[in-house]
Amino acid sequence: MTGTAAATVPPDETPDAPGYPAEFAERYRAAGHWRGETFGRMLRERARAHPDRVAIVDPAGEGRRWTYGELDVRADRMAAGFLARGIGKGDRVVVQLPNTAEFFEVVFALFRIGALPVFALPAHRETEIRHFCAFTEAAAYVIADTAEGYDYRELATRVRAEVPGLKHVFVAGEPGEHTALSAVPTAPVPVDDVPAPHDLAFLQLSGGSTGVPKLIPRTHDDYIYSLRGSNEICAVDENSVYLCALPAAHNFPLSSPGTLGALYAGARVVLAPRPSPDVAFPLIEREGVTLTGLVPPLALLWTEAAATTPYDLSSLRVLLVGGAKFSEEAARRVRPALGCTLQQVFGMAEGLVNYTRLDDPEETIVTTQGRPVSPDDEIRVVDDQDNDLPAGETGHLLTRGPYTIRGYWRAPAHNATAFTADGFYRTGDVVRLTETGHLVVEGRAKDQINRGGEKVAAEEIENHILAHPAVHDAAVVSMPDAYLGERTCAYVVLREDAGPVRSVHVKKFVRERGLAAFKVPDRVEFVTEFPQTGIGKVSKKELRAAIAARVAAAAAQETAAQGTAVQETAPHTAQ
Ligand code: AMP
Ligand code: DBH
Repeated sequence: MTGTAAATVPPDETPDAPGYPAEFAERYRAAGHWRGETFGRMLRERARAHPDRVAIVDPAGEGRRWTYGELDVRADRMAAGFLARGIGKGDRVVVQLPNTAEFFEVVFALFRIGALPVFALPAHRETEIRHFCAFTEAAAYVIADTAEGYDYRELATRVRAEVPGLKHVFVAGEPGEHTALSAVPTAPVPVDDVPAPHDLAFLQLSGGSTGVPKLIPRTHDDYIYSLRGSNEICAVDENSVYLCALPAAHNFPLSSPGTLGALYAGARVVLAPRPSPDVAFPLIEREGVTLTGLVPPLALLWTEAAATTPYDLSSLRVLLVGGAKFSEEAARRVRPALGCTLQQVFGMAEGLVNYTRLDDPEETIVTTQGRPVSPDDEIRVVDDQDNDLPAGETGHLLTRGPYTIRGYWRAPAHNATAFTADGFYRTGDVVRLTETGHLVVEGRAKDQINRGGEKVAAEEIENHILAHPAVHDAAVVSMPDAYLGERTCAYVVLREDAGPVRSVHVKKFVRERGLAAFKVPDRVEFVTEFPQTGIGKVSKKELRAAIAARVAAAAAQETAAQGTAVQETAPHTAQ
């Protein structure tokens, strides 16, 4: 690498995404955050240091245990195969794989040749995948044959028909009309144009608040720093065993500290095909899992299931919970139920990650969402006009730092509003800072519904509903839910000439548009007009309040009815 290359981040020749200004890049290097590492070299070094340690445990089928040495060789062979098929540096490859060992083989192969994985989730369907493939001009799309009863090969056939530029579909398992992933690897070849540490490593997905999901460009250096920082905070070392229970491609299980953090530390990654206690608990016992990460609804499920499980969970030292706000009440139950330390994590694929520390007082652990990973994470809490608020007041969270992006990929218009002029990312989260520097998430200003960690952009769903011929207008808002925290409610105004339309029709219509199931509205309310704000915009605040009141009233009614039922059926137990 030349001296000038280091000083010109972002390289002017990569206009796809605004990079870090040179002065910041220099500062992050000088501070020792960016150490010039890449994922390709990281795996090579670990494989040389301890080739026989187990890296990946994939219990599916007959069960596979890949050592670091084996993963390294497999990544090399797969990398050579990709190169032989014309996939190379800078090319995008949409990766949609379940929690299987192939995910790591493919992703490390792509890292090695500088091709960029685009991390789709197994829940994504035709509309999302078509967009990822078309928008990124992807060279290839990697899938499993089937998972959880869904045939991804059919999805790929449809996407290919619509995105002619997509040259390859590689299938882990039975390929059908596509190419078997197992046919790709060849003898390793030297890679002549290896990625530099400041090059992009992959494109992560944003939960978003706009019509289409935005892509998040992360570099090797910045992401590896977030792994190193996370490992230190979560006490991940070579003796750790990380259970990946959430979908592997999601930023939380990937990096907080996640599978990549574990691999960085030379630890062991255990893949759970599903996050339910009946699948995860036996794996915890068998593999001696020491830490894992869950979204709040699953954490609730686990704490309940732990009370009666026959499995020994005593190896578990840390449970990370994040992705959505974990209620204080639920947080208090973690340690007694699971016998481990709770670590709240408030993160975003755009960068900033906050953790409660393992040695924080229990009150801090259960009442806050943690503090930033890095001393160089800059945090601002501002009012609607971007004025800094006095310490302790609640406002919009803005952030800038050594692993937070400066802009989305190929989205200059959106970047102009999603970032301040001096490069702070507008998280859309409403927070308060405690005296100890911990953040408490108080709400959200972005137009998004957080369905137990699964993010739904209101505008995206509104656009789909608006495509229904009987629909005049649509507004999607959150409604409170005891299990997921929030669910989606679509308010719909029908056209005057519309025939009878029921809520099932709207749901079915959205589902058939080929969207991830978690984006289908949970509830549809028909109204004749929307309440308006002072300047005539749809008042989502009022819509949210209205549906919240209805949900609360229904819950109260149910409780009252249950009370009567208990009295009727069990008169002797009542007082
Ligand atoms: P994404 O942009 O899809 O990566 O999602 C990141 C967003 O998830 C954050 O901006 C928050 O809105 C939300 N989030 C993540 N972790 C937490 C948490 N622990 N508490 C509350 N919200 C969270
Ligand atoms: O929700 C998220 O995106 C998230 C949550 C926890 C995340 O990206 C992370 C930790 O890194």
